[in-house]
Amino acid sequence: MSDTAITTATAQILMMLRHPQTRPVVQSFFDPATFTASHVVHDPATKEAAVIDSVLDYDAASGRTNYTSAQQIVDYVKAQGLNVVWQLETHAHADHLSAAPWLQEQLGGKLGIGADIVRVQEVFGKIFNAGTEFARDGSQFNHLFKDGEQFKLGNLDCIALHVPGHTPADMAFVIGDAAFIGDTLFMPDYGTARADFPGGDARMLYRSIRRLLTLPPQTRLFLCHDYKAPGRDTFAWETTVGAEREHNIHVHDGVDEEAFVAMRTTRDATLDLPNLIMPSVQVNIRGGHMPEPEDNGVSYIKIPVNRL
Ligand SMILES: N[C@@H](CCC(=O)N[C@@H](CS)C(=O)NCC(=O)O)C(=O)O
Ligand SMILES: [Fe+2]
Repeated sequence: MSDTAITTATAQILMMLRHPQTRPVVQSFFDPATFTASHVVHDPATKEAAVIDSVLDYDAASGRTNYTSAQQIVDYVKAQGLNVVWQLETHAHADHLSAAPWLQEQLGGKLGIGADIVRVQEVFGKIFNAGTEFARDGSQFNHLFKDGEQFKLGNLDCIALHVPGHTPADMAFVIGDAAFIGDTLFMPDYGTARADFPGGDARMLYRSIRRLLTLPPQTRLFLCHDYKAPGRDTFAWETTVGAEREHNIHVHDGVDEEAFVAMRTTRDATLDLPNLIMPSVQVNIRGGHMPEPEDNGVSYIKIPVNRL
C-alpha cells in the first residue's frame, strides 16, 4: 500500500480545515433492519453530491424488495437540489442489498467501487457456482477505484484509499475533511469490523486501520454500521480519527498487530453470519443487479448448502 496516498489525503484535509467554508455537507440515513448508515455528501458551493452505501430493502421470507430506504435519499437530494455525480460502494456488502442501480435511475451518478472487486467476484462466483454470464471483471460498475486515486466532488478534493481486511476490496473515500471508511473501524465503544468472510484477513484489516488513523485527528469519520455498544441507547455513525485513536476498544493507540489479530480471530469465531448474506453477496457482486432472470422471467437467489 502506498504511503504517498495517505500523505496526499492528509495534506488535502489540512487544507480543507483551513477553509471551513469548503467542507462537505453530510446527511446520513440509518436503516435499523440491517444497522447500515448510508450517506449523502455534497459540496455546498456546487451542489455536486455522492451517495455512499445505499440500502435496498429486502424481505427474506417473501423474496421481495422495496425502495422505502432509498426513497428517503431521493427525497433529500431533490429537496436540497443536489446533482448526484457518484453512487459509491465502500465494498460488496454482505449484510444488505445495494440500491445503487435504482438510485442511478432516479438521480444519476456513476457507480464506483474498489478495483479489487474482481477478486471478490472470483471468490463468490465460485461459491455460488455462477455461470459464464457472470463477468468477473468489474464491468457491472462504471468505475473501479485504485489505491491513492484522486478525484473531485465539485470543488472538493477527494482521494480513494484501499483498506482491505473486512473484504479484499474495501475502499475508504476521503472527501474534503470527511472520510467514509466503510467496514473498518466502527464507533470507538464498539470496535472494528469482522474479518472472517471469504477473502477477509484480520492482519490486513489492522494495517488498513492503522493507515486510516494517520489521517489528521480532526478528520470526520463516517461509518457504514452501528450496532450500539452495550450501555449505549442511540445509534451513532460519526466520529473522528482522534477519538478512535484514543478510545477504540479494539485498536486504540498502543494495541499491536498480534494482539488485534488474536482478539479479532477469537471474536469472529463467535459471530453468526449476517441474516442477509446470501442475497446481499449475490446481488452486490453484480453491482446491485439481481441474477439474470431464468426462462420464466424470474430472478432467483441461490443458497449453497453446507458451504459457508
Ligand atoms: N446481526 C447483523 C450482523 C452483521 C455483521 O456481521 N456485520 C459485519 C459488517 S458487514 C461486522 O463487521 N460486524 C462486526 C461485529 O459484530 O463484530 C446482521 O445479521 O446483519
Ligand atoms: Fe460489510
